[in-house]
Amino acid sequence: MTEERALHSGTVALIGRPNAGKSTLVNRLVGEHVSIVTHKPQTTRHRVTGIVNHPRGQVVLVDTPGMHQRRDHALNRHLNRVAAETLPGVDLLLVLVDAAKPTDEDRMALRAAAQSGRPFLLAFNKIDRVQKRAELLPLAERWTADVEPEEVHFVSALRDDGIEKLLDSIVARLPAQPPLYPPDLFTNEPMRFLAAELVREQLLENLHQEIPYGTTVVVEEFAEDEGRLQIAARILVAEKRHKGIVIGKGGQTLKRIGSRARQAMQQLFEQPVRLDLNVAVMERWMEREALFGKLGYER
Ligand SMILES: Nc1nc2c(ncn2[C@@H]2O[C@H](COP(=O)(O)OP(=O)(O)OP(=O)(O)O)[C@@H](O)[C@H]2O)c(=O)[nH]1
Ligand SMILES: [Mg+2]
Repeated sequence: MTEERALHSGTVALIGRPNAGKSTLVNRLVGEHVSIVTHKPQTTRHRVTGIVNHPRGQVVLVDTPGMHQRRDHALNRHLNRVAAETLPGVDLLLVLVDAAKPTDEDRMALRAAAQSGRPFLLAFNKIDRVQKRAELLPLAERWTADVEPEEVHFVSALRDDGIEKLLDSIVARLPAQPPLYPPDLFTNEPMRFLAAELVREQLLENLHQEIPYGTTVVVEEFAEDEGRLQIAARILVAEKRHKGIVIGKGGQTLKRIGSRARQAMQQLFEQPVRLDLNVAVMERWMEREALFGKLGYER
């Protein structure tokens, strides 16, 4: 009974500019590839929940889209809104700043946390890329001159540096209450959503320039048959000329995307997967807010 009382559990939103490493950190803490990661900014487009079960409690992490200053189309405005709307509903915020290259957009995320009225931790990520470690403390001092985080951490999500200490500090700051989810869950996201995301991850990895930003993925079939998953997904492109590029010469690009996404699904779902992909055009869908709900963007 006393042990039960000592548990701390709650929700923690990760916010920060695009590419700061939020999803990498979520995956590192959860120990599963629950949120997609690419080298391109603006990878995450939805709130994604990852659950960390810790001896002293449970952390429900909410990954968010990177906060950015681009307001060029409805989808970009929507992404900022998704991040901002997450703040009031959580127990704690974790602001992630790219220590190797802090920018105005990092400041924007930090300000949003300070203005939210929620307690927040500040973590400088990517310290593996900072040559002069002695510059980290002065950097933290400059960044906290007019905001008051509960604590400042220096981590590398990629290299697993400082992560355990960060997690301990998060758990200690959550309300004393039993876990919110059963301890064997690492996410409460539907498998269909995770499958669509893993295809989108490969679109970002395998396509260049603006093309992947105009794509989205809709899962059309998700069935289990004798322990095997049968998944069919449609890739929507924003312009006619993009369709051929996604398919590639002799279907090579689409084949590569499908094969890598399928492997990632098999690893995450721990089941054999058959994946069928097709490509269709939905002109300028990112500018047409009325379509977002149908495309899964009102989560
Ligand atoms: N060197 C280094 N790279 C990192 C670290 N953490 C993340 N990255 C890399 O940074 C890039 C972006 O990582 P993401 O986790 O997708 O970043 P994000 O903040 O979720 O980005 P958005 O979803 O676009 O907002 C990827 O190439 C990661 O491998 C780190 O600690 N060190
Ligand atoms: Mg992300």
